[in-house]
Amino acid sequence: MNMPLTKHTMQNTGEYGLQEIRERLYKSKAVTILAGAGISAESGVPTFRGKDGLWKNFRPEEMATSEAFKQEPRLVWEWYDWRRRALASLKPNAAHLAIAEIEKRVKEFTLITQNVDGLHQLAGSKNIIELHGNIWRVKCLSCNKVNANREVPIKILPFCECGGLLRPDVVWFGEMLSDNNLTKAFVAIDNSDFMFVIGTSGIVQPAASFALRAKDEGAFVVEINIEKTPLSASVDATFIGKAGDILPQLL
Ligand code: BV8
Ligand code: ZN
Repeated sequence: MNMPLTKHTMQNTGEYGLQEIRERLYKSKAVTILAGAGISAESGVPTFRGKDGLWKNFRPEEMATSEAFKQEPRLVWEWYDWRRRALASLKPNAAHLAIAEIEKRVKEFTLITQNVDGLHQLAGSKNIIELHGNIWRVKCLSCNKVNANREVPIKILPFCECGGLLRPDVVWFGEMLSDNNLTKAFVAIDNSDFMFVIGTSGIVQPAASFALRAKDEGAFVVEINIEKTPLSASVDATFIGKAGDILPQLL
């Protein structure tokens, strides 16, 4: 990695302007993006911890768990069905589209998303790692078969043709992420010399440690968020603003 490690981390001191970021981005050997719920906010998807966030009305840490599903499968499916119905009419926003465009313009690109809404695919992104799964897929508790399912509303409770109960194919709190996805994410992070961390509060593990890992591997890491996060202290540059405003300026 011949990218000079920056001595100091900057808190949006404006040391690196967008021009410098643009130059570094397009000169880079391999780019990795870690996306969080903030990317979909401008499409109207409620974030987890924002003021109108999902955490307000529900406690996802209690609802998005296999214990909750075991106890109250109907209630958990009602929550996911409500989220799917809200999502069904939403479109990718300028941030999703800019990410899809950047992928076409750089040598190597990997998008690691924590989002389960499938909007990156709709925007045309190709090389995507869905770290936390996808709300438009279901998994059978009996035969483990995974299928796409876009029924809106979905019949509650949904069953597999084998008779097994279906669950959303997302990673719940307390569940391990798929080895395959984690390995692919680590390979991408370790191989990249430029990383964007966009629209994530940097709370949920293990994704929250990816920026640090990239820094340790010598990458230049840029955060885009509407506010500072726990990651801001350890990245090379933080741009405070909406992803949908900032990313298109990099094209
Ligand atoms: C794991 C899918 C090993 C489901 C999600 C105690 C018991 C058990 C586990 C733990 C525990 N303590 C800690 C843990 C580990 C836990 C964890 O990290 N908990 C946190 C809450 C502390 N992690 C796990 O359990 C993970 N598995 O660790 O396995 C293990 C096993 C057993 C025991 C221990 C460890 C699994 C985590 C995956 C959970 N599933 N989603 C579903 O969606 O229903 S996580 C969920 O949060 C979403 O995927 C979301 O993407 C993700 C992260 O949130 P963010 O994306 O950051 O979104 P957030 O709302 O927080 O922030 C939005 C950001 O955008 C904000 O910063 C905001 O400022 C910014 N923003 C807003 N608008 C804009 C913007 N930025 C730019 N532009 C804008 N317009
Ligand atoms: Zn089945």
